[in-house]
Amino acid sequence: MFFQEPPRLPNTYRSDVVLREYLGRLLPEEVLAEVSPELDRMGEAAAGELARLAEEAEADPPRLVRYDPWGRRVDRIELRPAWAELHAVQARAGLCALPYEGRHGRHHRIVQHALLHLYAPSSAVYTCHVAMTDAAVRVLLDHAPAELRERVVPRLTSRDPERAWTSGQWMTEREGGSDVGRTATVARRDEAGEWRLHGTKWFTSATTADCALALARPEGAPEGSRGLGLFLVERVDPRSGRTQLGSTILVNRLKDKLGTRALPTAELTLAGAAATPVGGVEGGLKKIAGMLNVTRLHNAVSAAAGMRRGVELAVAYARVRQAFGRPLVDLPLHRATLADLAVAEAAFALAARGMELMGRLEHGVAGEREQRALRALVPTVKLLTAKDAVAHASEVVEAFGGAGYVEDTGIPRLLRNAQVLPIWEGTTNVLSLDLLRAESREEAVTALLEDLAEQTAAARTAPATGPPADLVDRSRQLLLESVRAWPDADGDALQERMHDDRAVQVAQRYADRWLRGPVLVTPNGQGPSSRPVSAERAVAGG
Ligand code: MFK
Repeated sequence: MFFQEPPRLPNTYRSDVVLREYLGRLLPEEVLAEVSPELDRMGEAAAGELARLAEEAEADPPRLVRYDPWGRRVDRIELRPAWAELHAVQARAGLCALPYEGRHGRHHRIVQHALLHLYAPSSAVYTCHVAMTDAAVRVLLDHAPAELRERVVPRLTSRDPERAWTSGQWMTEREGGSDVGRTATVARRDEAGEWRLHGTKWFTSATTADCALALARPEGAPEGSRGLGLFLVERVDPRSGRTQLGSTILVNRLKDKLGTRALPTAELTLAGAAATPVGGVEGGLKKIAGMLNVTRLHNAVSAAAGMRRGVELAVAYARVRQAFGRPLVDLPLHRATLADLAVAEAAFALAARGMELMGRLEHGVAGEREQRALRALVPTVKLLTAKDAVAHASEVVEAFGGAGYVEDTGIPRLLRNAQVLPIWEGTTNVLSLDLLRAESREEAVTALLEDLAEQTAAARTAPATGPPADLVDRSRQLLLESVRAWPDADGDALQERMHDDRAVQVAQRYADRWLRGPVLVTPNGQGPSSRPVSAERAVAGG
């Protein structure tokens, strides 16, 4: 009787040539030597223990217990032990701590990215906690008064799982997720002069977090986004020492989501929740924008990591699945499909450049142009990788045939969990508009294209990479022409143009083909090669 062998994941660090080549290029030898054992351990865990924990957490989603047996309102969200273990793994690895410990100098984000890249696809989206916690630290360090910073930041950056706090982000309301200026939650002082929040938050992810950054409008402040303040809400009120859940923070219900099912996402009523202003009660939106820039990069890291996992699984399956007398990997059309999936490498490269620039900025070594380039790179990398991740996951599902459509193989989860990526932290259209604003206010897109020119200059002179670099350069020129035409159009016409812009689409296709270069599956199916794709193939394909 025939039974199909399941695909087996190898140590995901050892098998990821792209990651290892990248780290070899960007990290000084001593840093790489220091972090390699940790990466190796994470790669081993991601293929085994972590993947098992993630499966367990996904199979048994969170439950809301609203009352205790005696009728008291408690609003407790119950989670599986696997979720706590996923927390412990990320805390010990320092996924939120690394950027702030000063251990690897300006390379801290590169090391963090590498660990996240391995952790994310086996985390059941615990990465949502990680993203928001990292981003909250960034905002508190940039804006909070010393008392708040010194009390909360050490908890958020602790490597001790028992001590380590996580943070959420409470922004979206019934009135809108994108149009944050419509926020209806009000901040009001109580008799003791302390701030309290009153309103409803419609999507709060990682609701079990120890604290959250929340937008609210101080009473009497103007309408629109400029009247908003940013507040830190702690689950345990630091003044009374009592939990706010079930009294001043009510959990109305858990969201029944398409994916990210292990992750508690809830609707909340804030009924006078005690809150601390983060650096005054003005300019809240501008402060939370700093948070969005970090979480959007995390989103891209997770998108690229999920795509890499998809490639790995599809290739592993193609090696053990026989059809028409051969393993799938030896069937030319299927192999070409697998090679298409190597667009995961382009996603990784984009996310990596974002993390690298963020690290340089935080370390105070990013030049003025790099800072503007990063402002445009964040929405660009978020929107491109998120959109690609969904199409990519769909192709992976198909590469498994019927098995890809069956829940207990775990493959459908890839697609369900990918679909949140283009929605969470700004949709593709919202990010496109953000790009327009970033260009008109600080010529950020122009700076990004200059950065790209510099990146490709060296490649253009080398025989192997010259022709594809020429293609990238040609598409960069097209983009530049397109961007130069932007200020001539009015708002609505510009939005339509953005959608139809052929130049942008052509540029994307060329860059995409070039970046697909290293083909992951060699003809004999033995492993990865670093063969750059030929210019002829790129042109023919485009
Ligand atoms: C894994 C989880 C799964 C759970 C399921 C989740 C389901 C999804 C739930 C959701 O609802 S997700 C939706 C989350 N929402 C967003 O991501 C917000 C999208 N909207 C935006 O990004 C808007 O661009 C933004 C609210 C940030 C600003 O829009 P506005 O109100 O028109 O303000 P404006 O004038 O553009 O910006 C205000 C200030 O912030 C300006 O500075 P100035 O006051 O000095 O002029 C901007 O320059 C600055 N700013 C805005 N974006 C910035 C920024 N600064 C730096 N970086 C940025 N990205």
